[in-house]
Amino acid sequence: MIGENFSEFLPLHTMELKNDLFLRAHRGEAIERYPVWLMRQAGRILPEYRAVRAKLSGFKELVETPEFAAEVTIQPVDILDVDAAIIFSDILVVPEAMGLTYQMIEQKGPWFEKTIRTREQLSFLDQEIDVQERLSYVFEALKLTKKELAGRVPLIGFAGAPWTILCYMVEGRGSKTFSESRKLLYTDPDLAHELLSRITDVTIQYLKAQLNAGADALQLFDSWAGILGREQYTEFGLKYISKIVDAIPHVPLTVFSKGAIASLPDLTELNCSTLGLDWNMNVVETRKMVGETKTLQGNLDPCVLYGSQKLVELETIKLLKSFESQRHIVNLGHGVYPDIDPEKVKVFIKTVKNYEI
Ligand code: 1CP
Repeated sequence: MIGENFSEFLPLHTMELKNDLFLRAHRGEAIERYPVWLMRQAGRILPEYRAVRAKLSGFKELVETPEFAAEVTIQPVDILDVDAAIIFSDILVVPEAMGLTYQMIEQKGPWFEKTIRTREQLSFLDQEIDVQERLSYVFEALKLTKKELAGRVPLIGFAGAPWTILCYMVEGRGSKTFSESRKLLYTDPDLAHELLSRITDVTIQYLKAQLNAGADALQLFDSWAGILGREQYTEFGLKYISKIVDAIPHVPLTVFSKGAIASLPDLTELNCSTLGLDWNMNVVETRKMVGETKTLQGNLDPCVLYGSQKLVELETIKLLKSFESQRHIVNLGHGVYPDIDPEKVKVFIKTVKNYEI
């Protein structure tokens, strides 16, 4: 009797999970099958997502309204039967909280009015910001999602890694080359380090606050890691990722450094539970590097999902067979593309769930 009422007063994140496979895989504990989820699972592949989105003024209203963000976060759990939910938000909320507001332009992507390319432009950034207050909508969305999930699956919080966030703050938009950002590393490396340090400080506070709001695990997205060579990535990427993971020890945390193949040996040294692999990274070779010290997440080529159902099944089984350890979380090698048929995604998920390990 006490139990029933008492549970209401427990902090949200101590609520028992009915399916904790994803967290066990992070920790390297025994699992009865591999857990599976998809990067960008909450989004445009689902008609149900597009229906919610159509009611609103735009992407930002969805991100900033906790009730809607929670609804689309839970959709893939209901519809696709994934083993984890990822909070619906964007990595760009961090530069915005620091003082650079962005617009999400339909069919085009993000656009920032102000960019940081000179020391003087650092004055565009607010210092000593109250992360709890500026990003309160994310924390509210996490609390609400956690409550509505009622322990069905773990909830993932996330942030962009400092290098990728710098790219958007310098460039002001997406880019094929991010040459303004790479230029800065040669013309004013001190400014780059100053900016990376400020992003790192805010990101540490942001991730800790996401844990307090109910996130069970975290992921750092370094989407543009691959445009730097090994030495530059050590200096401008990994140095700051290390600071973040060292500040948040003992939490299931995935570092996904897309394209950073040359840096894989360095990534294995990070103090995090899990490495995300893109589809060009070799699972067997990476396993040799990490041994049993880390969980690997990934890495089916997202384009496999354009193939027939049979092909999706065969390629997924091929990936599963390449695993020489239980320390795996199955995912794509990058986010699911918006024009993928959800039925193919279901085949991928079912194949993983039916596979005996
Ligand atoms: O209205 C829409 O549907 C716009 C598309 C969209 C979506 C669904 C954007 C714009 N962001 C999101 C949500 C989002 N973004 C999530 C939700 C949770 C989930 O995974 O289901 C996540 C984790 C992100 C992270 C994100 N945003 C990354 C890192 C991951 C990656 O894909 O490499 C990046 C680089 C962004 C920036 C961003 N946001 C949106 C766009 C179009 C872009 C890329 C811009 C560019 O090309 O540079």
